[in-house]
Amino acid sequence: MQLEKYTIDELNHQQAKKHQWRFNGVAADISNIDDVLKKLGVFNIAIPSWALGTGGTRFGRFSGGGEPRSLEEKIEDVGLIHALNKSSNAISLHIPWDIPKNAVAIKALAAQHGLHFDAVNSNTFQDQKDQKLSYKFGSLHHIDKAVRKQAIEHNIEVIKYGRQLESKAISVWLSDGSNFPGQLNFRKAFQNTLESLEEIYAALPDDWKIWVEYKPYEPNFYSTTIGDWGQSYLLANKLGAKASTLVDLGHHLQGTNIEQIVSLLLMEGKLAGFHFNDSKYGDDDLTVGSINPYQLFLIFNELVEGMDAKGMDHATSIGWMIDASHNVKDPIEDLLQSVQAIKIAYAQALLVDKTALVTAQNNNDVTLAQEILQQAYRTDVRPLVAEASLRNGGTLDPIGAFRKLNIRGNLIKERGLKTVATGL
Ligand code: LRH
Ligand code: MN
Ligand code: MN
Repeated sequence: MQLEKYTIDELNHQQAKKHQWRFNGVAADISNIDDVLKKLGVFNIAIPSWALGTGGTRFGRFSGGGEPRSLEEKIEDVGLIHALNKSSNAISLHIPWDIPKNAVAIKALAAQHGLHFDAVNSNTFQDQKDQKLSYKFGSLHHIDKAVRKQAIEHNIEVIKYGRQLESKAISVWLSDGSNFPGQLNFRKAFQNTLESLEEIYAALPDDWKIWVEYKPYEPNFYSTTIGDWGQSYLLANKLGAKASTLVDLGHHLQGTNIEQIVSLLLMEGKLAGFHFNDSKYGDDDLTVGSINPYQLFLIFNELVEGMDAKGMDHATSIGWMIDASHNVKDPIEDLLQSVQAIKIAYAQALLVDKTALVTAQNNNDVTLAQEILQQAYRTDVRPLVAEASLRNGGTLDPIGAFRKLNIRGNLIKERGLKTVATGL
């Protein structure tokens, strides 16, 4: 299904008065309102192809109806999300979960929805049907060169698919690690990983990047070969200028100061981008901003400050992506919520009074520094996000619109009640 511009305008029209009143209230206090709206208007977050179906855990999966049954239908879903919020103009593919068999047609379909392809993700954490060698004991770090070679070739094939779609980056996450002390020689595992990544790096087109994602545990519970940002950064540094570190918000031990990691990676020119999600315990892959929105704001505060210091364009300098999953929610609603949460945190960060903050920091005025951050964080910026969406031709209230237009109901009619999308 495709949304008509008329339908969106009609819905916005019904809410116009209330919105205008709210918007005027916040905007009056913001001196750089035009700049904020402009930045919000060009800010997009890519949607992962694996998040459009209902997620599951190892204990079960409860599929919703009308899930996309093919890559084409996933693109259609991202197209719907983008039509509603005008902030999701890209899709990130996971291969082989979503192989673009006819890349020309897939690219054309995406373009029809105003979408392009963000980073492609390789998968050497599962064995596929007909796969020769197993990844049970790892892939790029494996003690057996033949397994490493197979995994390297897979990554090179993923780059090939990405080239056909005009992606510009490959994102590599390895589950490689060990479950018990003694299982692995850490140095050898790291060295093997580096050598394997070097071969993949050598296959990168000139204008491509490789993003190295880290994660402390799961599925391995004793060690992970790329377990933290230090290990990823080490690899990225050794590989070269096209390699950098990808931060998945769920891939940290509890209490980790993620904003500080982000700040230093950015300073070093090694921040690849994000997999946004939220978590309470581990890699929970919950809706962005659902558990710790203040942390999200603090991350964006570092991003805005750090990018401005380096003259980087906020919207295009790094990769902005969601990596979430939903066991009990409608996936499209969940993704809409995630994008809104990201835009809210970004808008709040744009409101921080930087000059005053620097003065407070230079005076060691701790109280004032905290006040300045919280002043921005406690501003209700939702009307700003809504206004930016409106100006781009999106809806004032994406989830409200999704429900009012009965989009899921229509998808169920089209696709059926019992559908299972590929993915997590
Ligand atoms: C690993 C991960 C990684 C994978 C995705 C499916 O936990 O975050 O990014 O590619 O989940
Ligand atoms: Mn991830
Ligand atoms: Mn993860």
